[in-house]
Order: sequence, then structure tokens, then C-alpha cells
Amino acid sequence: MKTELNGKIVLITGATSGIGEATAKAFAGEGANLILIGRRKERLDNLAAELADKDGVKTLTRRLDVRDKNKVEEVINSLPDEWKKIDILVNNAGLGRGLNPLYEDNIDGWEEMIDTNVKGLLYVTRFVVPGMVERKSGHVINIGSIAGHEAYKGGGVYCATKHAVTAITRSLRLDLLGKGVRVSTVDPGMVETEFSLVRFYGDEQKAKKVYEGLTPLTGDDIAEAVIFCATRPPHANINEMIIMPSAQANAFFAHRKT
Ligand code: NDP
Ligand code: 8X3
Repeated sequence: MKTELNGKIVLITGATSGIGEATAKAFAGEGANLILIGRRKERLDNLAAELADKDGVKTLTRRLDVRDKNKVEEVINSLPDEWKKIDILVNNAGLGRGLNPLYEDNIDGWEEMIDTNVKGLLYVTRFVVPGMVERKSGHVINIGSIAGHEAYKGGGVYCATKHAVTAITRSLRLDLLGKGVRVSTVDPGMVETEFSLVRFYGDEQKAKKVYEGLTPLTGDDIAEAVIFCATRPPHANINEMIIMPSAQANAFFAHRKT
């Protein structure tokens, strides 16, 4: 199905896995052309080839670590002319590291989370949004989290970064009021992706346990929510959308079949 997204330019960070990859596929299904960003080049290339082949859309890949401010500026400012007019920015790249009490946690993990989830999102936004303001048209869709609304045990820094995403989204919405640029955040609970594998530094057992006894959300569920935000008529802005597995009530309570 092709919609009003047909031919739009959508930039997605963290397109190599999980929610970002599913979102790229969903936008391609709507006929959007995609700028795909992530650090794993082979995955970017494979995804780009798949989308071009299956959906016939144009793709541009950029291997980019969003923590690198200078590189973010360089990549965005040197986009080929036909890719410069970004219609939709999906700030999705992010990660959790560990689930330990703050007072004994690994500080390197804090730096990674803050640098990626907060500063990386800010850098990309800072260099993409001016063009949208100039054109009086655009949409920033952030991937926040239920962790941006609640703070849970062992999640001090991750929750802080996602609370920051909530605050940045709300503030940016005010900054862009009347400028023709919409701002949304899609905030999921548990989604089965590589997130837990990354959070537990590759420990598959621990990662599997997170989703044990319940049906988690999938990347596709979140991609659908992103597409919903992006396809509202111009007079409507989805500010915040919290989406949970039916078996998870909030950050603390989940119903697991044993
Ligand atoms: P994945 O680990 O599957 O995907 C994370 C993506 O982020 C990858 O494509 C990764 O690409 C990219 N990424 C990480 N660090 C960087 C970086 N420094 N520069 C560029 N890209 C980076 O996890 P999810 O799909 O689940 O996570 C996507 C977003 O969703 C995150 O912001 C996460 O916090 C959020 N979220 C996830 C939930 C879940 O339960 N899974 C729930 C709520 C929110 P690469 O490694 O190639 O760079
Ligand atoms: C990632 C999911 O449950 O750790 O945002 O908040 S959770």
C-alpha cells in the first residue's frame, strides 16, 4: 500500500536492528525513500539492498556513530542534494547497559547510554531540524521508552536518559510551535529485539529471561505506531504514545505464565 509517505525522505538512526530496522521496512512499504544510519555497515548494505529490491524505494546508507558530534554534522551537511530535504527524522538509535544498583554500576556503560541516547539524539536533531524549519515542513519522531515515564530498580542511568528524551521532545515541540514541524515520541515497554542482548553484554540466557512467560511487543508493533504518527493529517500532532505488551502493565508489573 502506498500512502502520502510515497516519495518522502525519512532518516532513521539505528536502522541495523530491532525497532529501527522494522521502521525502515514499514516506511519502505509506504514508498518512502530512506537514509539508513548505524555503525554496522554490512547490515546497512543488506537492508538497503532488500528494500530497494522488494519495495523499489531509493536508499542511502551512512555508517555513523551518533556519539561523534563532528561526524554527525559532516554526514548530515554533506548529504547529496536530492537527499537534503529530510521530511521525517526517526531518532531511534539507543541502548541500555546493565541493570545494576547505581552505586556499584559500570561507569563506562553510563557514558555509552548518555552519549548515545541523549547526546547522539541531540546532535542528529540539531543538524537535521534547521532544514525542516527553513522549509516549514517536517516531523521528528523520537523513540523514547516507558523508562522515560517511570524509574525502575537498576535502571538509574537508562531511565534518566529516557526521561531526558521525554523532556527534549516536549521542549522541542514548544520550540517548533508554529513552524510547520511536528514532534512526537513513541514510548514502548518490552520489545523483543537485540536490546536485552546488548544490555547484558551478549549474555543470551539473561536476555531471554526478560521476555520469559509473556508475549513481548515486536519491532513491527512499534513501526506501526511510528507510521501512525507520521500519517496523521497535517493539523494533528501525536505528542506522546505509550505502547506496552498486553502482559505488561507498567515498568514494574508483568504477568508471566509459568
Ligand atoms: P536494538 O539493539 O535491536 O537496536 C539498537 C539500534 O541502535 C541498532 O540499530 C544499533 O546499530 C543502533 N545504535 C546503537 N548505538 C548507536 C550509535 N552509537 N550510533 C548509531 N547507531 C547506534 O534495540 P531496539 O531496537 O530495541 O532499540 C531501539 C530504540 O528503542 C532504543 O532507543 C531503545 O532505547 C528503545 N526502546 C527499546 C525497547 C525494548 O524493549 N527493546 C523499549 C523501549 C525503548 P549499530 O549497533 O549498528 O550501530
Ligand atoms: C527499554 C525497555 O523495559 O527496560 O526501554 O524500559 S525497559
